[in-house]
Amino acid sequence: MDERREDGRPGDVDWRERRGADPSESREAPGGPPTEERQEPLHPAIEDDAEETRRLAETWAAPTGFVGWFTPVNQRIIGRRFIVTAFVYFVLAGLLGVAMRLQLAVPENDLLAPDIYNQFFTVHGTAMMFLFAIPVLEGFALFVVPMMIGTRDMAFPRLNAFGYYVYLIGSAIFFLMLVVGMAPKAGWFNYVPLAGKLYEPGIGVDIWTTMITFIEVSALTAAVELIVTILKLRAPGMTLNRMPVFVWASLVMAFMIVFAMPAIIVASSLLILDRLVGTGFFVPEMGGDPLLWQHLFWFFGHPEVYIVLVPALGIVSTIVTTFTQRSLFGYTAIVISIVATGFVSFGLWVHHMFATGLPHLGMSFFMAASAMIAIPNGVQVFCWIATMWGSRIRLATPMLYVLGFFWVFVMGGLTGVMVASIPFDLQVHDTYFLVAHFHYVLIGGSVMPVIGALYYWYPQLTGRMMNEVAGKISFALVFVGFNVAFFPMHQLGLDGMPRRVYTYLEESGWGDLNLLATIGAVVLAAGFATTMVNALASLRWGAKARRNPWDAETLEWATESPPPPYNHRHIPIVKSREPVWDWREMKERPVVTGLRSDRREVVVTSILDAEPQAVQVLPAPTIWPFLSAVAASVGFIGILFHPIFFVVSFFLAFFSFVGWFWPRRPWQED
Ligand code: HEM
Ligand SMILES: [Cu+2]
Repeated sequence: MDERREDGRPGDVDWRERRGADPSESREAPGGPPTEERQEPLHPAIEDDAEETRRLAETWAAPTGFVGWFTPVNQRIIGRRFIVTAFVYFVLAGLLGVAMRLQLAVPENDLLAPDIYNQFFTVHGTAMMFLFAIPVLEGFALFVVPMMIGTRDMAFPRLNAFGYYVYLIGSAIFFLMLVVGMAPKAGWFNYVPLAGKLYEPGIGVDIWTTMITFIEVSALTAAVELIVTILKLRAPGMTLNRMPVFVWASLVMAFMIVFAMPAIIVASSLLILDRLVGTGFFVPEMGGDPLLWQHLFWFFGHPEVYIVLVPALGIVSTIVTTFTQRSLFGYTAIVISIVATGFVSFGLWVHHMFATGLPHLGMSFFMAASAMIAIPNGVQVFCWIATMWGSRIRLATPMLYVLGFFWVFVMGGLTGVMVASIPFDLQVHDTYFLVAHFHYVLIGGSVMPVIGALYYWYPQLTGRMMNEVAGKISFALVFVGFNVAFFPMHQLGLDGMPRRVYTYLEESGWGDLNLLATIGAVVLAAGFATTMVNALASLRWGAKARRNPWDAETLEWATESPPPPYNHRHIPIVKSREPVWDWREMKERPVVTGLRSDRREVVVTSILDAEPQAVQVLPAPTIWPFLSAVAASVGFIGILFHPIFFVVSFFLAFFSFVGWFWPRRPWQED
């Protein structure tokens, strides 16, 4: 092991020695109790050698300048890019939603042509699910988790960067299709035969399938990253049992991605073969089966809605803990619920196919499983209520969004149990009741917690606070606007209004409720816009954040706002579920010593008990992930036009991988 310690003293590294809290070993600085000054350490300072700190910052610094934009691998930069890019798509797809609502405001409106309307709902649904919801939650996980578990980066930083560029390129191409009027029209679940060559001859569906593969590749890289990082890079002492709930949720999300995404990659690859090569996987005349698409799609598609729900539930637990200043009630129950949700969500997919005439016995199992998933979610709701019971809740914006989440998500859950029952589902299948239901779960279960998270972690993202007044106004607009927009749709659905229609007749009598829904949608959009403007304006005018502005308990707040490039100056040793709260009372803070500051080192720990095992050296910034992403994109997009691109991109990818894996120069000092 290396001779130098962080504090410059010679000696062997011994992690365990620090855990015994032997006073003679403590690195406590003289000077008494913690100072709560702005950006001052929360605990008696460990002697920081200014020279060492400077070197650490230099080692972990991200490159700057134009070329520098393509090379960083630091987890916080990549995470932030995911978040920002995803919000851009949120705004764009939200505008499409509003445009559709304007079209539907009055009967027989002609604002949007039918063809355009079809493109709009397809791109709106696809973008919200694939370009916004998954990436934004991955982004938050990539940004927060390493800090929360007390490490300095993800396990595979280059792969992380690769995932981002793949997402960026794939999503940009997909959205460009809308600009040139060639977007797909078969809806976000892209059912065959509607999505087959016969009914969708253009290039739209080809781009759709390719884009899906891009996004899935990017999601898989993020998932692999998260799993390895969470299991192997936790700070010493952070046993599984002490892991913050958000980290648990991210872990479950990552495993769900690993099991769900291959199904959609297979499905979209088979579809592209049908369309480009002339195979017949989904063509009945050639012995194929359209239902195969539905099975493959929903085997992915149902877990997908839980992939965007589970981490949001983790956000809710985090925010509830912080804003009640209490330990989470029923930690174990919540963790088990999250894991159970992950498992059960793979056994529900057929509830999207109740109207396809599958055998009754089989469908009954899926009906039961669908009702069952309410149990783990109900358990969590009760645990949150118990945590909040009798506590003094601080009603800052993140907490308001969480309270809004309770109402909206529980409503969506109730209609979920309703449509889980086959007879009811057959009545409302493909009507606006479903549109109401899934917006309640998606906006309530995912978007509201995500906006809460944006307010909550903004200080760590930017070093500033978002404006509270604007935050509260935005919450009021979102909450009122959302319910006015989507509640009437339940009624419209029960009245028989089908989804995916660009207009309806005067005599149908649906006009009033539709107008109401449109007014609500505009208010809702104004609420989201307020938050977006707030986020942009606060970059410049927001108040500077003090250290740990919300008095939270998890480790991402144990460092400055915004954190330095190395996240934590000293890797902490964790003794409970709320390490930062512990430090209020503790005289000393045990830390890991012995990591070098002249290269990117992180501590590898054991899976269950987070016992230190080794030191891992992470790679420095590099352009190769970007070039590899470009090489892969050339191939994926190119083959839509000519098979030769397969060969071209093979060579491009080959060379970029050679560059990527070129052995590093051995360290002179080693
Ligand atoms: C400003 C907020 C929003 C508005 C006004 C809005 C409005 C709409 C409208 C009008 C439709 C099409 C209904 C139809 O003709 O069948 C729709 C469909 C859909 N929306 Fe939204 N929406 C919003 C936010 C969201 C969010 C945040 C998500 C997901 C995270 C989402 C996911 C979907 C999906 C998956 C569809 C189905 C598309 C399809 O039928 O293929 N929406 N939305
Ligand atoms: Cu489902």
